[in-house]
Amino acid sequence: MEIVIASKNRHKIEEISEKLKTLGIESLSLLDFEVTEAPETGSTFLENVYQKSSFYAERLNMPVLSDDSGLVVDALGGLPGVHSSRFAGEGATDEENLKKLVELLKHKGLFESPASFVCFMMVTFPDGKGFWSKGVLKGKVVTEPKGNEGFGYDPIFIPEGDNRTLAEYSMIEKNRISHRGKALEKIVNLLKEKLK
Ligand code: ITT
Repeated sequence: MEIVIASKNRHKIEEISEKLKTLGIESLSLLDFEVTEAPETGSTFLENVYQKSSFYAERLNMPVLSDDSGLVVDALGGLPGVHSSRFAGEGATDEENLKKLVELLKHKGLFESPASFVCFMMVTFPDGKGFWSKGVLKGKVVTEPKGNEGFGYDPIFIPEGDNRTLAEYSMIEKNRISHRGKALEKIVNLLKEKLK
């Protein structure tokens, strides 16, 4: 079986394809095809992964794995959520997005808020059928960034039960507990069932 990973992010492709290999599944990615980009206009993570994987599965006539993730901050009513990568505007950098979040918290007179990183993954087959998984990492966001590892909002996110930010974790340590790692573990188990 071959699966197309609906991403052009090499780090993401490598992490997912390594895991699929353990099931004997070979993976391709959007880097291997010339295909128009799927719309990503959903108001939820689930809508977005469904949009992406069904779009590519139909066009490429192959099973497709898509993912979508972001940071959900309680004090901001769930923002930035599906807008995480463009919170400070289209094409915004990680630093600009993080700065906007910190400013919004400070504006509310807050130094921290409960928050979660959320990741949804979906596998869709060319007949339109499929399944999805969800991974969550609970913690809090703070207004004082710390650490140099990771990316995105990692410097202001502190996982539950710790006092270090995710940007102070090594990549291996982060992958073990991350929202993406958990969603991947679950989708791989669903694929294993399907292959039985
Ligand atoms: P695609 O091209 O594959 O869609 P992306 O950069 O949009 O890649 P995601 O959908 O996985 O990546 O994540 C959306 C945003 O959520 C991302 O740009 C970060 O701002 C934030 N984010 C997601 N996972 C994160 C993590 O582990 N650490 C820090 N920030 C994260």
